[in-house]
Amino acid sequence: MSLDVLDAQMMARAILLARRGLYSTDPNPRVGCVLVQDGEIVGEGFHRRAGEPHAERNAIDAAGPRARGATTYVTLEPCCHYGRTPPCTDALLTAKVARVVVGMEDPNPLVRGRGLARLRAAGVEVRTGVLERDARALNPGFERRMRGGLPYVRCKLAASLDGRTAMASGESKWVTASDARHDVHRLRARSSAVVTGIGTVLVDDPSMNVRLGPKELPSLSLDELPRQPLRVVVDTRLRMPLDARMLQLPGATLIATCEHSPKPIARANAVGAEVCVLPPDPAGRVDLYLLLRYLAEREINEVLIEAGPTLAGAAMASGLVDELVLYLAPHLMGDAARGLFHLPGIERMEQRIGLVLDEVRRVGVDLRLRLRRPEPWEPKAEEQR
Ligand code: AOF
Ligand code: ZN
Repeated sequence: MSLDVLDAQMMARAILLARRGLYSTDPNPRVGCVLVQDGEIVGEGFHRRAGEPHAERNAIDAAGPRARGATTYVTLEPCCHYGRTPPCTDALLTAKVARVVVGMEDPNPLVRGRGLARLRAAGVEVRTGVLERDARALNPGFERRMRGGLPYVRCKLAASLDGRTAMASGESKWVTASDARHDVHRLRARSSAVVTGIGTVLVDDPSMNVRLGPKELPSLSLDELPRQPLRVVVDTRLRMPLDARMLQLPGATLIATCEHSPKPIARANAVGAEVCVLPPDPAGRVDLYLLLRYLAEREINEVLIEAGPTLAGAAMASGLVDELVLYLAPHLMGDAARGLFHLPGIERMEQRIGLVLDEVRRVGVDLRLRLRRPEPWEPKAEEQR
């Protein structure tokens, strides 16, 4: 077997291991590591939870003396700083591994290439960028936050085939079937925060929590699951009902508002909600960009927006949404029913919000589309033809 093929195979194994931390490493990245000696795996590990050992440490411990002279496959560049745990570069050098293959550079400014430089300086052979696309897909939020000071934002919506989310009366239970709704819980479970609008809270009184048990979350790190994402309510005028269901549930709720009078803030605090006062955007609503910056400062990596047409429309129009996850149910609700996005001002074709389709998949009886914003350099669809 050629070295390239072996490297790709072992990195694929490391990526699978990293995925076991999908629901638990937050705010740390998901990282997997495999140690290989003469084509044979002698130790493997993954990062389970912030504060606990990194993937490399776990793999070295599993390999014991067989780590000596081994090739290390790790999805993220080994760290070279003292965080909650000591540097992995030191652990690898002490274990005397011969070669290190990584999927991607660690975007953390404390590392960013220095881990690899340190290994090279110590005489270790280093190869980078193996299955880089897949390695990066493990941690879109961690990378975005470390490089851009913003979280990675997904917007999730469920609609009928004709793009309707609720009847004119507001009735919306259920648009999609149970498999798709389970899938949404997995999206929530991997997110650091779930964002909704006050309109949805007033109408639906949603729980916004993860209601999946260990069996439904394919992860090894189950003892504390589900970890509840931070619930965020965008509530410009602080209308949050003090008896809202989400306030009774385990996990924290944050209200993002432009209202700064002390009394309503104190009332919200008294029922356990945190309140974050932000300046309004030009339209007089909570400035979503500033909210996302604030969330990134709180080490929020992945944000899931689950909102009605007002907030979903504002988010899409702001250009701050990285990924749209759209579940479509195979039924028609008719044009009197409510649509997905409130997008005032779009009147001409050239004003459309264009998206790139990344994935189409059937989830139970429904359809799931994953779309993303076109990269800035990407020509418009018309120009490509
Ligand atoms: C690795 N392997 O498995 C992880 C890494 O506070 P600490 O000690 O947990 O360090 C967190 C930082 O270490 C994190 O921001 C990232 O740069 C790196 N995470 N590095 O080599 C791992 N989880
Ligand atoms: Zn480390």
